[in-house]
Amino acid sequence: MQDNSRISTALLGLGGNIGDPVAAMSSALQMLEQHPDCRVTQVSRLYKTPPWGKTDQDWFFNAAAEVETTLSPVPLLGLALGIEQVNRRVRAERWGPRTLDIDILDFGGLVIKSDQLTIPHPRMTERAFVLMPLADFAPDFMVNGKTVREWLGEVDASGIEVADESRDWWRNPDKDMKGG
Ligand code: A4P
Ligand code: MG
Repeated sequence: MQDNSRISTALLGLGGNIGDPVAAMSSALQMLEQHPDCRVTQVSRLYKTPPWGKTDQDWFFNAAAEVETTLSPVPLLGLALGIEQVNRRVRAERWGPRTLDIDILDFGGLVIKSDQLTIPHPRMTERAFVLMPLADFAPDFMVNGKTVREWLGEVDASGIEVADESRDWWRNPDKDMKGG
């Protein structure tokens, strides 16, 4: 990261359930790491989670990350959406359909409500698939008056499994894509 005079800390949630979501999430984190205005400072373990909301679909992979950035919130959202698009497009051409969602859960404790962006992410405190990964590195982080750990105690986390105990799962996605 070039300019360290105005660094903010953002929390991101990542997930996907089509194609090779682990490869897409790994690629997304590597693109953030390589971006001149961002640095990936924490990544959760990798989780396998039952579908929430619309339940007649495949299980998801989910993870959370902390990113230090000199970007403002809207440019960071633009970067995240661009990374989603690149991964969807590139992967779709080569290995069939897949999807990747990147949510900005928090940005430096700011409260933002615009058409483009709502922070904290409005549904994060209801979702074990967001809270459990986040609790790996930010259990005491305060959101809407409670800690991540407290919110996690109030939601149904049944069925969620740790798919990879390592915090480095995203640095080494090729182990799942031999010959790719
Ligand atoms: N947007 C506004 N605020 C934000 C923010 N804080 N972060 C806008 C990111 N985007 C934000 O995003 C659509 C638009 O929301 C963006 O273009 C941006 O301008 P989206 O991700 O397509 O939809 P959403 O409205 O953010 O919905 P949400 O609540 O994220 O639901 P999704 O993404 O449809 O959820 N079950 C499990 N186990 N694991 C999952 O990951 N995910 C979904 C999909 C459902 N069930 C799941 C999971
Ligand atoms: Mg979303």
